[in-house]
Amino acid sequence: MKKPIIGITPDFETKDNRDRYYLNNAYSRAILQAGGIPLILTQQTQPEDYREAVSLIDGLLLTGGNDHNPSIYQEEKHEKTQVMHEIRQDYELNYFREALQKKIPVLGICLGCQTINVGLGGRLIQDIPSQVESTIIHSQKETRNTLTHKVFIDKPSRLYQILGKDEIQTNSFHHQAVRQPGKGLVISAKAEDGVIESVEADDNRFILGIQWHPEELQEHEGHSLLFRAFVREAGK
Ligand SMILES: [Mn+2]
Repeated sequence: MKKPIIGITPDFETKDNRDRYYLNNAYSRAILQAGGIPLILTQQTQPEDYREAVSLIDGLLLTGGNDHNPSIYQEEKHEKTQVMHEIRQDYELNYFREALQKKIPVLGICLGCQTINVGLGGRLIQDIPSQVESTIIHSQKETRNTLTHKVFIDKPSRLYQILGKDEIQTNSFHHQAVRQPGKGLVISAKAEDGVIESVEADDNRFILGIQWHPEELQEHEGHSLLFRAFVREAGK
C-alpha cells in the first residue's frame, strides 16, 4: 500500500538577519512511526499555489508555536500574547483553508488546535494564567515527555473513538486555549479546570485539534494511537 503523505507546517523566525523555517523532529518522527511520509510545507506567494501544494498531500499536520494575531478573531492583543511571525500567520491559515477545501484529514497540535479554531471563525482565551481561575499548570516546567495533567474526553467523539477511554494523562505547554469553538466544531475534551483541550469536526470529517503534545509521548500507547488514526485516515 502506498504510504500517505503528511504535510507539516514548520515554525518560522527571523533572527540575526536570517529567516529560517524550523521543526521539532518529534512531529516528523511520530508521522514516520505511524507509517506516513512527512513533508514540510513552506510559504507560497499565490493563493492558487497553496492549492497546488495541498494537492500533493493526503493529510495536514498543524504544529505548535507562538500565538495567532488576535485581530483574526476581532480582539485586542493581550499583554501576554506572543504573536507569531507574519509569514507563518500567512501560510498556516492558507494551508488549513486548502486542506478544508480538499477535504483531507487535519490534525492540529497545541497552536495547531487554535489554528483549526480561528480558521473556522472561533475565538481563543489569550492567556490562561491571567484569564482562567485554575490550579492546573498548563505551561509545565517538566520535560516534554512528562505527563502532568488529566484530560476528560467527551463521548461520543472521534477522540474517544481513537483513544477508547474517557480520560488520559497529558503533557501541557500552552498558555492559550479555545474560548468559543469555530463553525462546525464541537468540544471533545476538557481539563479539570474547564479549559478546552480538544475540538473536532461535528460531522464525520477528520478535523481534530488537541492542546497537548502527543508527538512527545509516543512511548505511551494512547498517544501514539492519535497519529496512527490520523495517518490511517489520510491513507483512505
Ligand atoms: Mn493543558
